[in-house]
Amino acid sequence: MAEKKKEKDRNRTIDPAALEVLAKTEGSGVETAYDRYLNMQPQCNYGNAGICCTICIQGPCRITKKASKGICGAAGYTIVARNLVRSVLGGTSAHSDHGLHTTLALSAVAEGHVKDYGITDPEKLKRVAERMEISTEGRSDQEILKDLVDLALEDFSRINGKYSAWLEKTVVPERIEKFIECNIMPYSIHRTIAESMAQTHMGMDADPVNLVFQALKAALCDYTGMHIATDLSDILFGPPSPSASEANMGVLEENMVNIALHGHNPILSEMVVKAAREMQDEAKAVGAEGIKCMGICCTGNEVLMRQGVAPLTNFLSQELAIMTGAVDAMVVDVQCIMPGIQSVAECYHTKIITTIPNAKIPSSYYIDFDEKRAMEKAKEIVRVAIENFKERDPSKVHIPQVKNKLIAGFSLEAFEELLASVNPDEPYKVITDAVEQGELEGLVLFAGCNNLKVPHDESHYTIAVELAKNNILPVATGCAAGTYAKLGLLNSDAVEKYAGEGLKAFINRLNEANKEKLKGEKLPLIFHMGSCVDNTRAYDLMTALARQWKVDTPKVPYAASAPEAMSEKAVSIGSWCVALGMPVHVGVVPPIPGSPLVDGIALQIAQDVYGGYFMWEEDPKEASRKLLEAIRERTWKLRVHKMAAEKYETELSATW
Ligand code: BF8
Ligand code: SF4
Repeated sequence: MAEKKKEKDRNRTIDPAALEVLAKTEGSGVETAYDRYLNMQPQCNYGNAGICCTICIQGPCRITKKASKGICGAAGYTIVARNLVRSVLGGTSAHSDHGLHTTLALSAVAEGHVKDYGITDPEKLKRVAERMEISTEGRSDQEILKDLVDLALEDFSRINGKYSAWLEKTVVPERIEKFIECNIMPYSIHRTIAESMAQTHMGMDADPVNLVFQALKAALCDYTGMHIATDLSDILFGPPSPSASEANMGVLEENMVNIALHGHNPILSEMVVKAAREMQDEAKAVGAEGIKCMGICCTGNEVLMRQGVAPLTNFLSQELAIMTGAVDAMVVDVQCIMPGIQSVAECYHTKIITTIPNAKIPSSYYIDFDEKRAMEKAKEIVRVAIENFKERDPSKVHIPQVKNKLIAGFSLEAFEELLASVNPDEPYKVITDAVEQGELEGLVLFAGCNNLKVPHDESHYTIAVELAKNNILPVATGCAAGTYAKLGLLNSDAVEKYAGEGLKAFINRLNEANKEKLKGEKLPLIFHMGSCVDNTRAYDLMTALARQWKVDTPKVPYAASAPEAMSEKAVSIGSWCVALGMPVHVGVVPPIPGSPLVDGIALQIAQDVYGGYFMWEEDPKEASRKLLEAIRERTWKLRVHKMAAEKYETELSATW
């Protein structure tokens, strides 16, 4: 009986390809996250509630009925708030290290030190430079780039004097006033990380409100690092534009060398895709029909958006991809790479290739990726995969025949272009009008990971479909977008199937106006805006709507949802979304409710101060209802305030 239950519980996914691999390998002894999750039960309730402190080695200190304070006297609210700050710092560090890596690559381009990378989109360079108030008149791209890179580097390292430039120049001015007033406007990323680590050391800040505000300040640095990463990647590789592809494990090819690209930064993956395209003949020489690259996690999103490379799977099923027996190499760089992939790979022929000095896995194949010799290194990586194709064991190959068509590549530029075909003078008015007239209820950004605490992909899927039925315009990033790609929500069939009448009419109007641009394709139900760092694209859309309405962002009917949040990065993104004025649903309760005070700040008080707030809700139906309610409240208020402003000929009320 217990074994039966375990078997059933092991299948915690709604992805048919993942289910097929799990069924096929049942009892094979290959262990994955789905097994390890069960072995981990029951999980510690103190940890779940956030009231366990290991900040000094007198700990762990847990808040219990018997012990209401830690050994040093720290109360539950201090412990929860301190853990929250450190969690945000993990996310901020990860995203900004990615952003710094991109900045340094562009710095090498500006100095003329690399031959394999260059400025792919000088127009984007100029647009970003102008936004950052760097002069472009009569200057060469190289000169402009140099100033832009210097400014980005300052945003990482400035000690004081000026505030974070990327934050100041990308959000509405009302937000900056608010951040200065609340003393959370950062000078720079590295300074804020250091001061926050100091603030959370044993015997430092014990004030939960002060700590939560610091968490928001650190989260604003997360936003800064991500925005830099997105802007500079676009200059390097070009901003994404709509292109068709397909997703899920059926994209593996039995007769080709299959290379899975996993991780986050396009600096590595763009070069591997390019190298693979040039090396098709080498693959044929070993008996393969060619080479196929495919993506996992956010690297998957990056190469899908710019190169149309097919997504293989998302975070939770990364090990299952190897268990198809058809992946010749999995090339990884940074973040969200389960160490478990190496043990799984050892049961098959797959080579795990790690590439970055601070993200190594014991026993993996390590190739140090050096931007100065990027193409040479990328070719070395592809060659390992080609050689390894010969080692494939046909008796272990089982590719689930599951895949779905999709259209992705909606950078803000691409989205704006679609809107401009309807209204060239005021593109964003196409959305604000649709909301005012009741055609659309508002917008929701679906972001974030997978988390085994809820069934894989189920919450992403259920909430998006439910909200689309209710005429919410959905946009997506990260592994949420991965779910929609795999399960067939990024195509026009899904519009027919799931969109409410208003959303359908809105999308069809864009289809009509963009017939030529879309070359016979039709727009999808959900607009894929990119990887997790590209959540800044989705937020720029909110800023554009706020500017169109001439209001501060908390008035805009636009919410975020991370139905299956998992990583520290999800915590930092959620936190800046709140500070920047969004209602934010999280589908897995983070370790906060152990302190009702900190929980109350996140759920309620944040709204009074910043306009944004969190909602914890694990049940996807209930979450849909709460998100819809949050959006409807904003839309209703916006309409009332607008009517009042028109009637009394006053400015639109600034309150939310
Ligand atoms: O940065 S969504 S599981 S891959 S953390 Fe990781 Fe989460 Fe996926 Fe993208 Ni984002
Ligand atoms: Fe315990 Fe205080 Fe040390 Fe935390 S900092 S482990 S609460 S003694």
